[in-house]
Amino acid sequence: MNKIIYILLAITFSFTTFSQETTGQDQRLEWFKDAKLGIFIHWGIYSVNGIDESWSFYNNLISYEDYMKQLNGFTASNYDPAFWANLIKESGAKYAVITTKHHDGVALWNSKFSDLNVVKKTPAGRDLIKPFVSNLRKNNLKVGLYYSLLDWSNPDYPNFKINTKRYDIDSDSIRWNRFVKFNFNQIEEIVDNFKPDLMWFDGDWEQTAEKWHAKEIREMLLNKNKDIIINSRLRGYGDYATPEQGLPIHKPKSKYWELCMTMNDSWGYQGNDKNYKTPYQIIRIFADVISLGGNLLLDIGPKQDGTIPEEQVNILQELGKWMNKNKQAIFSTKAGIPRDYFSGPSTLSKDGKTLYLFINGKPNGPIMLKGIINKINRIWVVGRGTKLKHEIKMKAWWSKIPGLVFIDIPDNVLDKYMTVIGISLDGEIQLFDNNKK
Ligand code: JFZ
Repeated sequence: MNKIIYILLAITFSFTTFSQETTGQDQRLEWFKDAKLGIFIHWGIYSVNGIDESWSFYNNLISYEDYMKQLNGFTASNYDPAFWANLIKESGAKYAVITTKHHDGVALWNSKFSDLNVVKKTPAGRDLIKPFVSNLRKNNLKVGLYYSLLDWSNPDYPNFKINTKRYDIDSDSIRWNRFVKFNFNQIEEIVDNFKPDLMWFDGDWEQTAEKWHAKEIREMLLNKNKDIIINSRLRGYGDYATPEQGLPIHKPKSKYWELCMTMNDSWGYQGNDKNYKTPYQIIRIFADVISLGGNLLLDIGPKQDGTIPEEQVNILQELGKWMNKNKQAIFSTKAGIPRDYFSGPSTLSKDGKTLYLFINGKPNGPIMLKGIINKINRIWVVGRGTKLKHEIKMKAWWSKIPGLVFIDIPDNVLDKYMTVIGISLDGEIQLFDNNKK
């Protein structure tokens, strides 16, 4: 008898701890889930020559010495963090993530733990993170800090360049532990100085979770700020997933995810890279991302003087106009319906009673929706309010199979990029499944 009570208690206890942990994560990630769009910023000395961030010396496209000469050309002379933050706000994004230190080890803040920082080693001569963070806060935007766990410049870090190692970790644990301590110091330093809402780690692939002390990093961060969010690249100790092969085809299994993406083909500023996605293409990708329940972290790469290339400014502004017009269908929504029901991206209001359809291009006839069991109350063009008519075809009175819904979208209501329509239903959406009895 005692044994049974004990088992029951144990089960109840483990269940409560588990559900508390789950609620905790859901609460911490609530703003993230609703944010939908973030802006990623890769800014560093690589913008001087306009070459690959860190990878250019790692892959021997330039010598390490020549790579580091870029320190002398990094001025930040036209850096306007208020303009940056306003532009990010204007784009419709709810958060930003900035590189505080990339794999090259050059810190953008005044680090006590390494002189390899822009304050001591570049003409910029000042902390570049602090003013940006305070301008994000002024605009009510969440603050994300990118930090590379690996540091190819640090003399205690084992890897230097492709096929060139300084030493082997297992042969010199004292040296490695010195690096681990250094990493903890710098991470603590940026968390104490800038109080980020989100830590975006990178470069975790070079060592195991044990070697990085990933679990302890996570604990340290959560001890300092119980609400902090950690991205996936902490060897399994993060809060959300980063899809590896670009835009997912199917809805990812993880509840929280974020796709990071460049506007052209470079993370940092590379003047020769003109392969920009158009505003339409970016909006089209964004619609897919939110339709599948994720966030888009869209990257910009400012020049060495702090100006943002005009192509990038233009994309953010065009995106912003569209986001603002269609915000009803974007923020505080959840993933939409499977493509079997509508052949395009969609989202649902949180209560599931409103369906938003993102219309591809200019339809050459009424669009079709199928398998919706609910009755439709009304249909309108989001951001415009125009009511739209619909027709129901193929509805047999004796069958429970829902009819086909045809919605005509006149040319004069079409958006320059992507038209969104709202469909209010008589209750929470119910989808018909012909394979289910
Ligand atoms: C990393 C960096 O190496 C790169 O320079 C840039 O900062 C980018 C944002 O992050 O590159 C990666 C690492 C992992 C993946 C993609 C790019 N991944 O898992 O898909």
